[in-house]
Formats: sequence, C-alpha cells, structure tokens
Amino acid sequence: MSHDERTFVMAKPDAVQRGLIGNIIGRLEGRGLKLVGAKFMQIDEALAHEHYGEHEDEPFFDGLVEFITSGPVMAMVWEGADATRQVRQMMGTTDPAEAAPGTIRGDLGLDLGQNVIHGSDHEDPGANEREIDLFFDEGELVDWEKSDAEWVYEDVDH
Ligand code: DAT
Ligand code: MG
Repeated sequence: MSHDERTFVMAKPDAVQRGLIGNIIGRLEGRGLKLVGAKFMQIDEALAHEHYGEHEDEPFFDGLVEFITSGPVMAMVWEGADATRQVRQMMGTTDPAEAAPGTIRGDLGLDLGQNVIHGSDHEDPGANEREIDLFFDEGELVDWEKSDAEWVYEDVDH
C-alpha cells in the first residue's frame, strides 16, 4: 500500500477556542501520519459555502456556516497509508454524543453542532484532493522524508 495518500483535516473553531489543537495534532502524529501542510486561518463566508456545498439544502446549513466562520481554524494536510479512512476512524461518528470513547469526537466533544474536527470523507472519492486544493496552494505543501517511516511501515527497509 502506498504511504503517500493525503487527506484534509481541520481543527474547527471550537477546538481552537478550547485549546485542543495540540491534542488533535498529537493524536495524528502519534498514529504515524505525516504533517505536510498547516495553516492557521479564518474561513470566510464564500469558502465556507464552497467547503460545505454538499450540505447547502440541509436545515442545519446556515448554522454550520455561522459556526465554521465564527473564529479561526487550523487547516492541515496529513499523509500516510490509507490516511483518509484512518483519520475518519480516529475522528469517530459525526455526532460526538454517539462517537466511541477513544475517538477524537468521542473524547473531546458533546454536541453535534460543535464536533471539534473535520476530515475528508473517505466514502466520497476525490473529496480529499478537492478539499486540499480548496484550502492550500501547491507551494504550501511540503514534501519531506520523515525519519521514522521504517518504524511505522513494515515494508520500509531498516
Ligand atoms: P462529518 O463532519 O462527519 O463529515 P457531515 O459531512 O455529514 O459530517 O456534516 C458536516 C458537518 O455538519 C458536521 O461535522 C456537523 C454538521 N452537521 C451534520 N449533520 C447535522 C445535523 N443533523 N444537525 C446539525 N449539524 C449537523
Ligand atoms: Mg463530511
């Protein structure tokens, strides 16, 4: 399996306000994933509409846009084997009240509307690339070798 799948991850405004950026990054780092891009930023209305376009007909859309633009977020790109699906598993279900303990939402959230983290949907092919392109220019992503790869992946030679 390739080790270079990339996925888009975001610590949402609630996570930033609650001082949980480091907790989230620590979990992803600890798993063996590699950070290749990060941007502390404020999402404006237009970007929020584009990012959450698939939900524009939902009754919760206006509240979702208001929430995601309510304060800064930490937008990130993480790389690794099966990264998109693995991050989704680590996030837990959309509603933190139902998310399993041990998951990011299950450990750090209580309310569906403020669920701490976004990760690209692994069941929507191309969502990861689309979201990475929406938030990052190519030059903002860093190609680098992480020196622990041989201790994370069995098929990397020691
Ligand atoms: P996810 O973030 O797990 O991919 P999603 O794409 O279905 O979930 O929805 C995007 C965000 O919208 C989600 O993180 C929280 C919010 N949301 C989803 N369903 C909602 C609902 N029924 N009521 C309020 N907010 C909701
Ligand atoms: Mg989604």
